[in-house]
Parts: sequence; structure tokens; C-alpha cells
Amino acid sequence: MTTAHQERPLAVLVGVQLPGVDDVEHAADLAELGRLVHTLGFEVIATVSQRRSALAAAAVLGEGKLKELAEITGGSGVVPSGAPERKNKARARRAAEGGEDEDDGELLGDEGDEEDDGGAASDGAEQRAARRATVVAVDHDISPSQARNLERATGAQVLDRAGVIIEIFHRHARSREAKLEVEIARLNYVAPRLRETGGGGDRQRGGIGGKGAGESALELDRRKIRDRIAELKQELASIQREQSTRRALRQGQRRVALVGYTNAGKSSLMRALTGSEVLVADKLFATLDTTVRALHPEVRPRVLVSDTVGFIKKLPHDLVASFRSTLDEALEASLLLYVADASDPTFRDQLGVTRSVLSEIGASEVPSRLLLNKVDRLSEDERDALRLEFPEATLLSAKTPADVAALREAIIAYFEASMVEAELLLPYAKQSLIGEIYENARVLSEEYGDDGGRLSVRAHPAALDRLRSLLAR
Ligand SMILES: Nc1nc2c(ncn2[C@@H]2O[C@H](COP(=O)(O)OP(=O)(O)OP(=O)(O)O)[C@@H](O)[C@H]2O)c(=O)[nH]1
Ligand SMILES: [Mg+2]
Repeated sequence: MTTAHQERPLAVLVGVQLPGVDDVEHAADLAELGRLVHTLGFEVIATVSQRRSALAAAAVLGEGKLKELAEITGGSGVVPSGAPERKNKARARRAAEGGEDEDDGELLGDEGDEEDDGGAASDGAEQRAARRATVVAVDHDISPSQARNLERATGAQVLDRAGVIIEIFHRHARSREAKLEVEIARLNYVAPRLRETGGGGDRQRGGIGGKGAGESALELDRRKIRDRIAELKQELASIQREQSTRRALRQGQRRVALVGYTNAGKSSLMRALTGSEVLVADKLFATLDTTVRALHPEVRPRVLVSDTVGFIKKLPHDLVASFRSTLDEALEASLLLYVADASDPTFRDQLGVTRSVLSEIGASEVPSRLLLNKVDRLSEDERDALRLEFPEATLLSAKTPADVAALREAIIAYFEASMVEAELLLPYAKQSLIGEIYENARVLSEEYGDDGGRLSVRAHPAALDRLRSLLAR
């Protein structure tokens, strides 16, 4: 556990303001990258930003800015001549030197690990350079050769935005499924960034071994990574089959999913609504697994609430693909609660990202409500302004019990309104289904005759369909 606050290793942010990105958006993007890097356990000491029409092909920044950056990291500030250029990526990577390579399959060394107690003893040299940033985080996706050149010019480790996010996911994954998904994304990310290490190829994680005849260490490493990905995908597929069976069992149940940008307060609402102990943390991507719990105190038929993985701008493609299955959970909900952190000045953009990712996975058809959370941080005037701007939304705070109680009532009322009354015939031979009926419908009356039970119920149409099909079998 973290004891007295130890000094965090230092990082510097790099951002290029591309045409079409205004100052506010650029600043917000960098601030978000700063929070991501902070979540990884670093202290951000500086930001180097430059307006350019495109990222510089060699090392993202122009010459002057590169020097400025190198002053913060203690590097030379120049890309050594003869350093790999972008022309031929394969050749470039092969040309890269071996010695100090960090290709151990981790995107970062241990130093930035937030779970580490930070007590890794530094040697004298490190102490002298104590105020120097050891990590450069670039707010764009950069090519492996750009990363390489930046590393050479700065003497620091370089991570791009995708790398930072993948590393956070890697550390926060808890369930077997999330771990597999992240590992696949991570290997996909690492593979093109592997460099010839002059025999050091066996340092890859996941049992990546020595050289085979006729193959360079690099080719072998890549092939092993592909094999490993295939293996992981198989394991994932079997877990997902089990899960879809479990999901099928829940079909027809009344389900609400909390969706939204990372750190919006989904898990906090989940806790408050269900009395569960899901993780709440002021970290980005605290939650990577979908959790499903019943609304508490329980209602009949019960309502299930799911907490889901948060979204972020420019989510790396590999991760979007990986977390699709987790988000399928949201697709199966009868009601989506979009949670936004109304105290964050950029929440409108965040909401846009949430909507576009959900519509990509086909969830825009699912009925939804907008929850503007964390209003305890806003003044009365600010709340009034939000009410005008979002007349349909519910303003609330996960920390205010009365707000949570009102939300619970609103959820119940929503389902109540969509419930219909119907009559179900329960033959004596099917008596075992009585539990299922009570679970999924509110039984208003029960009458038994020669042919079985005649139950008058109130239930959601989907639940009725499902019960009827069970009864007809
Ligand atoms: N002041 C205030 N803080 C809140 C509120 N809701 C959540 N928080 C805080 O916001 C931070 C993030 O909350 P979480 O519930 O973990 O957010 P999340 O949406 O689950 O985030 P991810 O799992 O990272 O996607 C925590 O520090 C919470 O205590 C609220 O209504 N008011
Ligand atoms: Mg969460």
C-alpha cells in the first residue's frame, strides 16, 4: 500500500495543435492526456506544444521544439544522423541498435507503476537527474520510427496516446475476460513496435523464445506474438460463449446500463443504486469489467443494473474492438443511462464521444436518459443554466442519497410504464417455471383449475414473450 507520499517519476507531455483544432480543444486534449499519465503514476512537469500542419515525419516536433523538449528530459535534442527514417519501416527497425532496448513486452518499466509504493531506490545518477522527465507522452498516435527517433533525441521513454491508454487498461484489468482482451490489444500494439534486439528476443513476455533457423529474432518474435494472440483469442471465445449463455438467461429481465465517459461517476451510481461494492476511484478507466447487480432495495420483478467500461476520445482501435463484447451488455439493456460529469467543462464533447461509440456498436436504438452527475460541485446558477440547456436531463449527484432515491424511483417508473397486463397459463406439468414467473413478472392473482394455474401478471412485453415461449415448449 502507498505509505508516505513518495516522489513520483516525472513525465512531460507533447502535443501538436493540428489545423482545425482550436486552442480550447487542444488544451483540453492535453489536460486529459495529463490525467491519463497521472493515472499511470507519473507527475507531469511540463508540456511542450507546437502548432503544425502535421506531425513532423521524423520526430513529431520541429527541430527547435525538439531541443526544448530535450532540455526537460536531459537528451541531446537531435535525432542522430543515420537514425532510422520512415522510408522503410522494416529496415529502420532492423537497423536499430540493441543494447539498451526495453523490449520486455511492457510498455513501461516499473517506475511509473501507481501500485508500486514508489520506493524503488534510485541510484546516485538518478538522484542527480531527479527533476528530469523520464517519460515523454505524445498526445497522438505515432509511428514506431517516430517513437524511436523521439527516444533518441530525448533519452526518455516515449509513449503515444494509445500506448498510455493500453497500459492503463493493462494495469486495471481484473477479470479473466478483461485481461485477455487487454493482452490481445497490447500485443497488437507491441508487435509493429518490436525492434531487432540482437538476440534479446526471448525477453518478450508470454514465453516468446529463441531464434529459429532461417528466421531473424524479430520475425520469430512477431510470429510468436501472432501465435500467442491466436491462443488468447481462443480462450476468450470460450469465456464469451459462457457469458452469452448467462446473458441469454437474463433476457427479458429488466435491465438498465450505466454508460458514459471515464470518470463520470458510473460506478458511484452503481454502488448507490445497488448497494454493491464496485470499485470507485478518481482514476481514468477504474472499471474495465461489466458488473450486473439488482436494484436495491429489490423490486418485483427485479431490475438489473450494469456498470460498464468508460469511454475516452481517440480510444485505440484495438481496445474498441476488444471491449465490444463488454459493451454488448449495454446493447441488451432496455434502458441506457448516459452518465456525464457535469462539473467537467468538456462534458459536452465527452457526451458526443459516448454517443458516437454507442451508435457505432448499434446501441443508438436503445431508449436512453441523460444523467448530469456531480452537480454538487456546481452553483445554483450553473445548475439552472444546465436545466435550460438540457431540459430532458436529470441533474443529480451520486453523493446525494435523495438524488439516488429519486433516480431509483424514476427507473422503476420507467419499467412500470412499459409493463403490460397479461394472463399466463401454467400447466401442472410446468409447475417448475413458477419461480421464473415470479422473478420476471409481478403476479396479480393466481387461480388453479383442472388444467393448471391461471396467472394474471404484469410484466415487460419482452419478459412475457420469453415466459410464453418457456411455457409453450
Ligand atoms: N463530487 C462528486 N464526485 C463524484 C460524484 N460521482 C462520482 N464522483 C467521483 O468521481 C470519481 C470517479 O467516479 P467513478 O464512479 O469511479 O467513475 P466511473 O464513471 O465509474 O469511472 P471509470 O470506471 O473510470 O469509467 C470518484 O472519485 C468519485 O468519488 C458526484 O456526484 N459528486
Ligand atoms: Mg467505474
